[in-house]
Amino acid sequence: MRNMNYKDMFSARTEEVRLVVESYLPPVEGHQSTVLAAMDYSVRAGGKRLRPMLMEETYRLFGGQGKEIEPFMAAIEMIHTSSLIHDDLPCMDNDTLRRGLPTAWVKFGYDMAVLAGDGLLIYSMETAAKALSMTDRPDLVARCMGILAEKTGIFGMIGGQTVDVELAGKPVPREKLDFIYRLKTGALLEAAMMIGAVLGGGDEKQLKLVEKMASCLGLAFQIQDDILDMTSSAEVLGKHVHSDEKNHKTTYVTLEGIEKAKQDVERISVEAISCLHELPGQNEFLEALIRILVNREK
Ligand code: GRG
Repeated sequence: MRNMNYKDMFSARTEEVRLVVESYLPPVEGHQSTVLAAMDYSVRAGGKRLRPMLMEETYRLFGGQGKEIEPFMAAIEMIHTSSLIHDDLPCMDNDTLRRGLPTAWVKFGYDMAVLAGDGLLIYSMETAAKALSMTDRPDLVARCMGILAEKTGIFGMIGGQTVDVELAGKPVPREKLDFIYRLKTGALLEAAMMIGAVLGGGDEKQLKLVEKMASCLGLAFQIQDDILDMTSSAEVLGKHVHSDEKNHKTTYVTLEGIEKAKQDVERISVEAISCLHELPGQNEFLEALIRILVNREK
């Protein structure tokens, strides 16, 4: 019953966050309207809105109450969506279904999908910069823009994806797989929660703990993603399953087996929750959210 309530809260929060994110989308007009339409289509396609939700919940954990978090919430979802657009391209995972809809390249063409990913990626920075005029702490906003760029870039998500793509079809030792997961999936979750902490007024020691919590969550989340790719269905996930097998990818499940993968999801998520317990403040929903995400079915 307790769980049911939190699941309902999660759905309600997804809807609230969706409205915030969509309010920052640029209008689809002008000579470049095709690329704007592809960006708009991909963001509005749906999704759990997990990264902006984690950002806002972490902000609240630290007592944040302002509006300057909102441009960052929109920005991180734009970055995440840009990564999904590029991840689905024929040169990467070559997927035709995402969030229950045709992928951006299927709908708008390969060329427009590349540009839509690029467009969203850089529009995210333009969006985050809007927080500068909504705060009396522009120093914190500037720091958050730095975190966002670093965790997205070559020392974050893009770096992880590079190694992932390079090693497709080749044997991957466990420490390289950990590197890939920590960067390609974990880095954006780290950015989300760290930005919430910085804008909420957390200190340096707390920020380190938040980074560790998000890193554990990212790892558990990606292992669960691997499990679902093997065990779920396209109807439930809104994307094709067995994509890793099709792309000859080594995953946590192929390396460790499904039972160990499930146990590790549980163990690593407990680690994330114990980091949360070491932080000041209380946010019961954030703890429930971590549990929901690692036990999710889609
Ligand atoms: C944008 C320049 C540029 C590069 C992108 C392709 C790429 C580099 C990175 C791919 C990173 C990636 C797709 C990692 C997987 C992360 C993951 C588990 C995504 C699924 O996230 P959910 O479940 O999806 O939150 P929804 O649809 O709910 O938002």
